Amino acid sequence: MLNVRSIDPAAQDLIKKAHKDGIETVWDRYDKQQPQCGFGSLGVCCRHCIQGPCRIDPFGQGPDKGICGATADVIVARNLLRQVAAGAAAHVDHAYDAVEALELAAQGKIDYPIADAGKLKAVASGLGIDSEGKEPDALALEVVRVAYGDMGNHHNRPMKWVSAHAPKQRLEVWESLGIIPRNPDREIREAMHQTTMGMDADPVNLLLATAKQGLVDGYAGLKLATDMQDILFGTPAPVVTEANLGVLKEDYVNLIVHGHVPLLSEKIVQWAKTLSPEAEAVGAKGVQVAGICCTGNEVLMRQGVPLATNYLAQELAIVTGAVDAMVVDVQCIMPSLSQISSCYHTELITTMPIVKIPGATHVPFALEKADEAAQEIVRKAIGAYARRDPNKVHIPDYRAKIIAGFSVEAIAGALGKLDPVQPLKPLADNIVNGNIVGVVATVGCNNVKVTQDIFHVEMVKELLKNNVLVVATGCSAHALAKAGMMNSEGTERYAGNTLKAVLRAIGEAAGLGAPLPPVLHMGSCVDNSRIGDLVTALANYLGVDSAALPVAASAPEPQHEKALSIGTWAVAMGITTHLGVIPPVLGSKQVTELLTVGLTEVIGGKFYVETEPQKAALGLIEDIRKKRQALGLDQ
Ligand code: MSK
Repeated sequence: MLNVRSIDPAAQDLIKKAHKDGIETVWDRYDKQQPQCGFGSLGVCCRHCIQGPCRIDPFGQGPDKGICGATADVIVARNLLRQVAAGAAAHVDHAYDAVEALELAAQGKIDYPIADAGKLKAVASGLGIDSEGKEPDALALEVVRVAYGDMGNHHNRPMKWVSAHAPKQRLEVWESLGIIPRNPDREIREAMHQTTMGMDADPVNLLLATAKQGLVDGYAGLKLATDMQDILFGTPAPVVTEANLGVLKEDYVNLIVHGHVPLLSEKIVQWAKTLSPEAEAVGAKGVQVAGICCTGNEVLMRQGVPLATNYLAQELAIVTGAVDAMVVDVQCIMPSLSQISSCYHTELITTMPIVKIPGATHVPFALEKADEAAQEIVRKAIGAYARRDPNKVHIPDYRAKIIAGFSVEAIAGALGKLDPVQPLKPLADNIVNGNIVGVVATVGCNNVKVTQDIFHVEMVKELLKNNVLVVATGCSAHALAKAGMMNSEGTERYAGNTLKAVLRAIGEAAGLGAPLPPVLHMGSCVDNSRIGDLVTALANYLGVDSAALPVAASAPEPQHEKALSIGTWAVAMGITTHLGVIPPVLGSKQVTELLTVGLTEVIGGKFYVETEPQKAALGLIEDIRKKRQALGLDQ
């Protein structure tokens, strides 16, 4: 029973320890929730007004309408729109923080030097800003002005971040559907308005509004956040490190960064090095920083910080008894961390005004005082090290070597060794000739309903075997990293023959002396924008709509509203998007049909739900082959 919780041996080990230590984990709480509410699972429960809650009887023997007359179709569509709007809101809020940081940095008001003037110029040029003769700070302020212009746009013009970055053919499709966002805050507000009592009762109109929220997420959330963060902290380049809880070290102060935003964690990485002598003074060999979820991915991509683990095992990190401090920022943070920390010596530290957890220590983070906050946090970790109980320590000895840092720029850099003039040509040529059958992006979370990591790993094995190149972000990237799919050995072991030959050739040309990994780690959840950029660049290079490309996406174990909003954006890009966990929509036949079939006619993409990994892989390959056929490419 214990071992079906996860395929990750470190997690399996620690689940046993958790039981021995009397710790309740996410899996125990999931068991206590059984059976989960059928109405909620189908999406047919409405709590939008306080005449309710109303529930529709899915068996057709009870009520078929809510008190106001809303049908199952309306309730399901409204609920979905709210979920996707919430996911988009999380990313837009993240992006807004990053814009503010760039503004203050450019004004010299905070100690965050602009790390990547080249990226700044590239972003400026994409927005039509001339950078000739301008100092980075001045140019950054012009870029910031455009971002704020989008955030505060009160005209009916499309957001510039959308019109500047989306594939041309897509813009035409979205315009014809009337779904190009004007201003992210306005669109999110409108979605809340549209779904409140007595508003939109047309499921089709509600789903088009949902697609618009996908675009809000894709451009005002993901793309904007990545652009700002790359300018501030640098565009990722290949780094080599390790993944899994075995990266924690018994004789070091272990400090885990968890959440999504790199604004504080970048400082923590820096101060962990600087304050290492203080750790030595208390008997440790130094400070080991490791990452969970997407803050982990951010500092991995730019600083080579090792990955500790992904979403579902966050509690187990503390169960090692070796984590001296865990610092959290926003999103995907289980409140249970506080209770579990109290059973060990771990200092749980919250930092954001909108994420406080009773029992945790709150060290307020403000950009102006980031260095002070980072120092305080590192010192708290060093202080906690002295309180560590060696009898409670168990670090499972599992870690896999990983090569990460594959921004689009880094991929182009590696390919450019084969064709410096047209770096995308080697990739495009190998897709066209069928050596690479297609590209699948695996993204998103773990979900307690699925054995941890199994869907990511088993599905990707099948894809690689069939010569499909995989790019990954988020907790999917963590899962594939832990499973040894992000190193050169992974290529030899998992890639089909033609894919292997391509990865060997690129690896040799790039001077790795070994093949490129078969799964390219492209970053955090917001870095799904990098995948969007790659798709857009490929579409432009081949002169086709992104909907026509032999490319698909998958969230094998999605849990968060953000996974739904990212998936919706991918569908709006015309991409078939697989979900390995059924979202709460089955209560409406009409909505389910529109999401999985009907949308394709108008938008090109669709959701594809399959809960068995091999079948999902084969389904995606079939979809890719159909697209190849339509393009007249070799099969
Ligand atoms: S952290 S949103 S569990 S990917 Fe980005 Fe992982 Fe999903 Fe959170």
